Amino acid sequence: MTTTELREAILAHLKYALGTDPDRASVTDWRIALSYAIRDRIVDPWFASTQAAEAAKGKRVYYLSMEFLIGRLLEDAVVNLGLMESASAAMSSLGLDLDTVLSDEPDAALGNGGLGRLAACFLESLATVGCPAYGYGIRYEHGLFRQSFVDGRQVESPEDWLRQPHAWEFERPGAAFEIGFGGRVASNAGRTEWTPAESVVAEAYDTPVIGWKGRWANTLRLWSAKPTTFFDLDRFNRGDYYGAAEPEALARTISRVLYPDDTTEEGKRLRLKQEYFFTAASLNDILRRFLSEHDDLRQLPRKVAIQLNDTHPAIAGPELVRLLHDVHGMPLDEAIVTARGCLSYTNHTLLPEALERWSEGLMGSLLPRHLSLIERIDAAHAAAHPDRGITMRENGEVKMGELAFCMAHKVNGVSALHTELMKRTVFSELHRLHPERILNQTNGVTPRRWVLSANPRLSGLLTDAIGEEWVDDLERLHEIEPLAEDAGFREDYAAAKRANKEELASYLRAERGVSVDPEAMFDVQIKRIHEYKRQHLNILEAIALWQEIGDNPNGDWTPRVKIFGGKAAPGYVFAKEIIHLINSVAQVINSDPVTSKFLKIDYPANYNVSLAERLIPASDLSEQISTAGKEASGTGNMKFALNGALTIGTLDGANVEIRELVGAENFFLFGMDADEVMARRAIDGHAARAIEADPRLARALDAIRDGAFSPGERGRFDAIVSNLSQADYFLVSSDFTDYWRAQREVDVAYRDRTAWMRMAILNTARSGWFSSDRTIRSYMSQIWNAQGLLADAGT
Ligand code: 26Q
Repeated sequence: MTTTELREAILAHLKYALGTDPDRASVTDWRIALSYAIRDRIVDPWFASTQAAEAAKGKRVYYLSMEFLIGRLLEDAVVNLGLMESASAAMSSLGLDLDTVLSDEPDAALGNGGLGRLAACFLESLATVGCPAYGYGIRYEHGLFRQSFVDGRQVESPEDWLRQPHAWEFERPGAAFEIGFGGRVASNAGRTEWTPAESVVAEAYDTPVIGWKGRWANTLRLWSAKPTTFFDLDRFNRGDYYGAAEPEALARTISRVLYPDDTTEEGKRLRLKQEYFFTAASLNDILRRFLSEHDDLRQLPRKVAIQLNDTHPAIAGPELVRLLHDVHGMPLDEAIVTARGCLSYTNHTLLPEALERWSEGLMGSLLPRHLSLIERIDAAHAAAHPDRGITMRENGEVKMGELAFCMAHKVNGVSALHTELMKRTVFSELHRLHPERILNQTNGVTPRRWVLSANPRLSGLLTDAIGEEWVDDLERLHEIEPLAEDAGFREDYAAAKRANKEELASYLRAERGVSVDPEAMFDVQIKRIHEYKRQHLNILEAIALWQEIGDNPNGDWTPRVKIFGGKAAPGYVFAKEIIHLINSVAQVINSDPVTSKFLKIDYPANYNVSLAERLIPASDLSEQISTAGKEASGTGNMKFALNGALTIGTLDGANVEIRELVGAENFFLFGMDADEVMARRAIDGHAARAIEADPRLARALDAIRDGAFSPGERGRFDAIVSNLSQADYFLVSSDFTDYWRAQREVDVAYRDRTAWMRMAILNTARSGWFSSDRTIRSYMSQIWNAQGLLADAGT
């Protein structure tokens, strides 16, 4: 598409779709007009892919996820269609800067963090490799809350991404299913029938997902809850206007808001309704599509692969059995086997508090038929394995991990270490019974978003050096390995990093009034705030460093800017204390005239995908410091390594594999490994011992305790101090000394800029394996038995 064609298309949409003219158009109007013009280019490849998939009559993959953390869509589409240059030229011919227009788009934040972002990377890779697939989820009216800081404390407000016209979705009133809750189960002539007491309508909204070079496109289908009747006319006519609107409001509540919480006990009933709502709608849709092409439901596993993104859609097991058995009359045992042939389950956490359990009381009242089917499935499994010591129900609760495991033909972890720990801990018994079921699929990230579009400077350099093929064949980055020894390439690589840092520095100055020196090391920790991720270990090190610089202000310190980003679940009190501590420490340290040329701390509020795209390319050091054994994989760690940030990290999650690939000499390792963590916890008074052995740690904790960061309010952070001195379950105190040591090694290494750049280049060169294209191909061959159809789309 030429610049002129694109320009004409934009102007036409501005006029005919938005009803405005160039003199009156706002940035948002231009952005939406551009989005429509780009969307027009997606529709043909999208149709071609759908038709190719129908013609092939092969297997389709269905990715069921409560979360899709997509971020902005326009830039992704422009990049994948190869229209970056035309779009930029078209916009400037209209007097606009493309970047300004692109950044006007609100993030689609329909996810909390890693699990949701993984789903978004997978969608993009599924399209890039040409695998016929659908993403299924919920069209939340409000995505993840907006975070702001008031006096250093997190304050949440609702997010409103749908307020502006949404150019990417197509409403499908014709694709709708009624979803029931509650009611009675009755047996009739040998057939069991569930009559729900209430129901809502799930209506589909489709967003096309376009792969690299526009060769293939899939669909993300999100369900929105609508009432079965719009309002109660009788009540309206009686003048009861609120009452009349009630059925609609109640129904819509189901897709109103994304759960921001991986910890609290709140809103259980609504959460279970959301899970069943989108799972049932998706399975109905999948069966409808299957039956439009085939007639024998026993063939289902040959045509349908359903991936459960954690246990959130695990009710898919009993629901599919219900559809096959109750509705379509397949014998129960066969229905269970058939369902299992379609289903597979990804586990993303071993933390006991994050493993879903539903009380049988709640499940029985909302989903009575499913509860009875779970009992049948459990009984069948127990009968097949009489020696097994466990069941999927315990203390009046259904354990969704066990249910998902038993109803899946494959169960995967998300990094090598995590998968080993799954076998050894939560699923040890089930693994013994089904030794073939668990397998590893190490996570990945899409290089289109996380390198090509987030880091155009580095991308240009890579393409100049080795051609463009790396974009969808990321292991080709190995070809730049020899260039680590090339002084000219190192300088170019350093210049790209430097320019990214300058851009971030001006952003921080403009948006936050913070001034940072681009010469300093940018040390970044961005992720959800959680005790196991140990942002408090990072801030403790900052405090100790600040004290040491203060003792010796004329020392030869390596200047650093520590940047934090991330949200805490609104109900997670301790995580919110950590946020408050970081902000309070930042305020004191940043205003210290003696130390501030060596150490600054910044914590921009409302971390999201778009901010990650700014921060990662500008980072020198990536903080991946979770307690070993707790971070299932991490995916931010991969984005940093690809963009040439060196990692300081523990042997946790995918850090282990990153270190193996980039080389131990290009990775700053510290801390206990998972086995040492378990042994350390058994030592009485481990925290007190660690503090006693390290005067720096003791002094940093004393400063917090004495109110150095809470003037006039001693004891403000006692919850944190006493946690770290006593129970310290996540072993912050015990790992501090080694973390400090590694950080000082980082300081020394950063001063040798040649050696540092060599290491950074090797990180980029050796991280190509972390492309989500590799992950998706591996799911296709090892779990889904699905074929790519790139050649068939003919686009
Ligand atoms: C559960 C029940 C009720 C309400 C909420 C939840 C809930 C919501 C979100 C539970 C867990 C999550 C999110 C988990 C998550 O993001 N896990 C991360 O997944 C990444 C992708 O595999 C990994 O890289 C991270 O290590 C893992 O923490």
